[in-house]
Amino acid sequence: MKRQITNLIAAGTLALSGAVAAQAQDQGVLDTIIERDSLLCTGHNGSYLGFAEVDAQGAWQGFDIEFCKALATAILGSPDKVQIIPVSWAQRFPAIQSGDIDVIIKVTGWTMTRDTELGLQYSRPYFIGPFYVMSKTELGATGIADLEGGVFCVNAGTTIERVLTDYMETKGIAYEPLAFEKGEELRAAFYAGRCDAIAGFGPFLSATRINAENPDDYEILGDVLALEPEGIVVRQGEDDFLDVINWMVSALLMAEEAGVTQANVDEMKANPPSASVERLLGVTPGVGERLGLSDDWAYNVIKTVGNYGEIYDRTVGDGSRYKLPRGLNNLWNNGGLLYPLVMD
Ligand SMILES: N[C@@H](CCC(=O)N[C@@H](CS)C(=O)NCC(=O)O)C(=O)O
Repeated sequence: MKRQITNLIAAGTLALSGAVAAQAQDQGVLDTIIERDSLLCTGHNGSYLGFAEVDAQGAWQGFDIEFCKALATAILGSPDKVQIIPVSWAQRFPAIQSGDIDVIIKVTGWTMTRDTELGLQYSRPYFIGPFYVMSKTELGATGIADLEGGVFCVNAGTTIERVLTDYMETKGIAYEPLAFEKGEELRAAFYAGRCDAIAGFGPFLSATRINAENPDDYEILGDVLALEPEGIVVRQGEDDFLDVINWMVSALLMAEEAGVTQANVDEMKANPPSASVERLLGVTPGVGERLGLSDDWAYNVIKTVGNYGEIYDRTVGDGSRYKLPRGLNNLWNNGGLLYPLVMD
């Protein structure tokens, strides 16, 4: 509807009040993406293992990159229509505010400050990120308190700095923080023995451990510093775009719940087992129109990247070298916290 208004303004057929015109102007990102025929999505300033990393052929791979491809496919019909823009953790916010990128898909914690003070809007969480501490095995620590007085390396420009400060203050544990801008620098400092421990995002710690010369030299302690819901971020007011993102995340989860996979999606489309799968795969006419998309948008996404579980397994789970357990990022009926919205 809002895009129709924009079109009418362009045709000069409707005199709009200033307020409506301003609203129409704010709604432009979906149109911009369609006109440009390309989605500008976040990468990383280096390799963020499992989530956004550059492979030997120079191509971006990872969990977040797959979500960028899924979004480009939902809107533009092809995963090739995404441009990955490398940004650091800290740069992701100015980059979206200035319009250098259309969307942040970079395991971005949903915090009140970011949500209310940066002119941004979050999707429903698409990943649940726990923060842990990894220490040198030789220190023999069984919990974080055993590392009292130690040097804790952290990544600058991320939520971990606040998470660690909060945890240590609450527990009354003294420590010395040492912050690094890039993950590579942080890892190198840790391997070189400059820190007693790293505090960080669980998947990052697992990847750092696996990449060490001798992984047994390091251990991830059981204490959870904090649990963080990670969302996809757009500029404030981009409601139509956010609708597409929320329903895309939901479609990936719904497909997994209903057993729709990259391999069987054609068969499922030909013989849908339920009315909800008919709607998911666009067999029911008109379902895509509500989002301003083609009816087969979710079919295209699943055909291209698979369902949520398939993306997870391929990039960070059992099918990858990181072997991260599904844990909380499993579906609700498999012991996790994820669930689809209702596509009625
Ligand atoms: N959820 C965090 C981002 C995730 C995160 O904190 N990752 C950092 C902290 S451990 C990391 O893995 N850095 C390593 C790297 O950049 O390669 C946020 O929104 O700020």
